[in-house]
Amino acid sequence: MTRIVDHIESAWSSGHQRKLMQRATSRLQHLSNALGTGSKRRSSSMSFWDNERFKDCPKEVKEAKGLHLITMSTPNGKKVQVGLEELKEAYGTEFTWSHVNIMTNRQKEPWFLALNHNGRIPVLLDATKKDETGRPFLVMETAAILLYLAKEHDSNDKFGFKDEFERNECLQWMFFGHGGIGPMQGQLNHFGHKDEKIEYAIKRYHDETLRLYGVLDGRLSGSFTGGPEREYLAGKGKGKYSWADISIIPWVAMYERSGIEQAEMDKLPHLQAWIKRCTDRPAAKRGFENYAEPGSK
Ligand SMILES: N[C@@H](CCC(=O)N[C@@H](CS)C(=O)NCC(=O)O)C(=O)O
Repeated sequence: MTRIVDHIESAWSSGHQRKLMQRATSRLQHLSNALGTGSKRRSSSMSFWDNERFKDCPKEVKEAKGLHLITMSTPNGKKVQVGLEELKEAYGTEFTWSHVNIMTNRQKEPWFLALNHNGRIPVLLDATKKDETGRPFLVMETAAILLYLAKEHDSNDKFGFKDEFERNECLQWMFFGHGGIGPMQGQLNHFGHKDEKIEYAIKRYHDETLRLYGVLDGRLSGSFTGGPEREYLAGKGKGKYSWADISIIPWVAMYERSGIEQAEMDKLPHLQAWIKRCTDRPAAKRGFENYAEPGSK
């Protein structure tokens, strides 16, 4: 017996035998993973989706293989629609999307709340980054979604900046949009479209939205700094079309539907020129127009 053990030990200690055994073990592991019997494969099975709360979750969401956007073509939905379309044009980035009609409150159903606990569109899934339960990486909040896309898919900073100060400037305007324009204009839309007209609320949100538009116009005009006129919100000189513009344009472009008068916009010529510049881009046009509810006109 002792001789057999000695023999095995001496075989194992020979480098050649060890390599052979290691190779065999790794082949076995590979085979067992491919057959779905290995520990790694078993833990990454679809257990995340295999839950009662996902019974009404659209199939295309559960079966997404890469980036998948759940959206509706509202200003917040459009921000990410435009961002994805720009990436597709610049890099060929692939993604799929599905529609959730917020008028029917689908965003408050259990399956949706499991994906975005806040119950609002849009939400982005990245199925290339699944955890061991099969749960895709989930991103809520449009500014965070755009920043995720910037980090993961804008490798050449086509819409971002390498320079730290320009990058920070881009963040400043993104936050200005996320914390200012979106919430204020969102409330203006809410009160402006209600049957019951509350004049105080409408005036408050109208005036604040217009004030924020004035800040954008001032930024673009260069008037605050005595600097040159700018084409875009962030970046040196005239600026560069960036995530900052992408995150604000869908709100400002819908000024008319929010009840901002043309006469008021006429006092903001730099902002009007910027709206045209941003919305003339083919990717922006697709992001604005191509995401209607399937089957609707
Ligand atoms: N801060 C959020 C806002 C998202 C948001 O308000 N989405 C609206 C549509 S524009 C929504 O889902 N509303 C439906 C609801 O509130 O139930 C973001 O930037 O993602």
